[in-house]
Amino acid sequence: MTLHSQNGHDIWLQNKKAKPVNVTTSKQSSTIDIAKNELINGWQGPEGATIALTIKKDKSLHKDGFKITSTSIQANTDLGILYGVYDLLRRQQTETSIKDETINPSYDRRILNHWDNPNGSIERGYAGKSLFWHYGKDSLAVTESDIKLWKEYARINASVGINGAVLNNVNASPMMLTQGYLEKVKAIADVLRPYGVKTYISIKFSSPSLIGGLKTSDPLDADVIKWWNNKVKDIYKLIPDFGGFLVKASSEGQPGPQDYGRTHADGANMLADAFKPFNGIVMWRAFVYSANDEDRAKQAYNEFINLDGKFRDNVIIQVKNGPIDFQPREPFSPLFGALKKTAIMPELQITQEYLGHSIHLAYLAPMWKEFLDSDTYQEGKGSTVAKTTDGSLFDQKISAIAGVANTGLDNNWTGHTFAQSNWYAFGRLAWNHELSSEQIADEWVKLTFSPFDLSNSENKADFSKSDWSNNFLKPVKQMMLDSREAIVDYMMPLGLHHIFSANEHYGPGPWYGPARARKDWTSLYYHKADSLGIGFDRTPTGSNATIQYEEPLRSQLNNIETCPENVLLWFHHVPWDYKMKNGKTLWDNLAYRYDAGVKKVREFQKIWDMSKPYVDSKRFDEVQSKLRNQSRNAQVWKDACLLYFQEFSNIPIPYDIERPMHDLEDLKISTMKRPLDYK
Ligand code: GCW
Repeated sequence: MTLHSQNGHDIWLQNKKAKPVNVTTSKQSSTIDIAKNELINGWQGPEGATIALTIKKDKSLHKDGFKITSTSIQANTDLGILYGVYDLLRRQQTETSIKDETINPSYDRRILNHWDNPNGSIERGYAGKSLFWHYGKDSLAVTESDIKLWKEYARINASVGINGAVLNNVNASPMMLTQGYLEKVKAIADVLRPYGVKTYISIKFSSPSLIGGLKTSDPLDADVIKWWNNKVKDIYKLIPDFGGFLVKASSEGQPGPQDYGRTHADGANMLADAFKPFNGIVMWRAFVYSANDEDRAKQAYNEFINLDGKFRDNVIIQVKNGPIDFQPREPFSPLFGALKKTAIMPELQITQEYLGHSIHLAYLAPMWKEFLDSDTYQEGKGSTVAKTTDGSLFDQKISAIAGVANTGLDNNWTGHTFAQSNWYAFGRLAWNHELSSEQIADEWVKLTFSPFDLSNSENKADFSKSDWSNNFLKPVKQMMLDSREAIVDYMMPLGLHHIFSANEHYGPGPWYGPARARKDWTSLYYHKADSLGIGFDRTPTGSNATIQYEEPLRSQLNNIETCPENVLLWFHHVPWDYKMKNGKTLWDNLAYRYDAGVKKVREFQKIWDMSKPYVDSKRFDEVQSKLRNQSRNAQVWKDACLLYFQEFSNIPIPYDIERPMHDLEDLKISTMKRPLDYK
């Protein structure tokens, strides 16, 4: 069999030859039509089977949940039917058993956040320009090819249960609320609707003064309130099922209620009231910190904790998984264990801002699972982040989860073929946060790469299914599962964080700390290396950020002996010669971790090279070349960090590991702005 060259555009929805199937429906709608066609075009079950799609009220079903058997899908809503169909087809293609099951979503709103700008660029986007906004004078025109692409985008999302999209950057342009842009949002919403993807937009808090001609944007000012009420009303005239606003306010220079001496609650509630008549929501971000002397990791908690219970019930606070900023490893943000009377939603980052852009192979489900499974102890043992956010521990009107998208106009949508797995994994975990990373990887590899056509018993491939499973599926899956930890190892092991070169967030820059730069934007602020040791003391002898965590976690973190070693330097300033659990010193452990990370990537290269017979040449070459680049970059990270930190530790790099290949002075120049080997 020739493995057709693939540009990756079909993602995990590869076209397989379908067998004949009969589909009966209890209702007709555009969504049900899509469901029916998906079955007809993708059926891999017994030839000539009859499948019943039935809408029927059932109390055991929540929102768009569904009941599934091998010949029927039942749901309360049309979308429930569509999700059931995708589930059935996935099980067929991955050869997973189909027993009678009732399946409900973990989160009601499963939303992508696009950081897309009106000029078509994407903040932290590594897969080409925006799918929604084009640069140029016709930027608001809607073409046939736009509609085709948006439809494909909507289908991809629906296939994994994603049901919302915020169409523009949280660093929002006020233009988004002008008529032309809102009409374009309507055009997009019309295409996404049948697939159940609701549209939302990010807004700039000072829009009333910027585009409304008002003197102020004070959320308690009567004219401002009226302006927002009218704006929201106008939006619903265009888009009757509009989702709501996402707001980055009083954060990183963005305007917000604090500019007028008001609180986050004043700002969020004013908008929430405007949405009340339309069932819209406000997702208010807690990504706030300023250049004061307080540890940045503590600031969001400090700003929000006193507002608990002060928000309207159609406001949800959107909190990044960690207290700093999407680092390769962070402990969970303490807000997840603290707010009791306010709905709170996790914000994950699918785009690899801090995990090697679209060059490094990073499968992120293990990172997200680690976060969702973290115990906050908020209501005693077992109060995992998943439970404090999905509505099971607290009664909350809205439950939601967001992922910052990694999509763009690149043919394969995400830049790196394996980055598709993160879009997939975000959707799957948002739907069911109990799935394992392993299962999600298994599904994704089968759906994305399996060359076998199940509808055709004749095996036309040059290899058998068991060859494929043993020599491709198994090792590739393992590579995915190991990939995030490898990155942690060669970038920031043992709890190190934020030591990137400035701005790009790609290459190493542990030395970054110009005298005039804001302290909390330098690497020195985070690693605090000196002749005694390294790490940020966040215990009571330091910033005491640990006070924001519940017991017994707080005490566990405070004690250097019980603090998990993978976040040791997040919480402690540790002497270079401190003996770790394996009996070796901190310095040696640091060196071995950097080295292990580099070695891991070298192993990934072997795994991938051996998978050549099983992958079409286009995708094979792309990943091979990126892995080579990743290997070189991993080496740069290791050399940069070890040589730099050695200036403080003054201890040799253990002699049983490979020596550095670069000189520190060269690295300081070349990785400062542009990443080395960036392609
Ligand atoms: O991680 C930082 C990014 C910014 C981003 C900001 C945020 C959209 O470097 O690019 O801005 O977080 O999440 O608001």
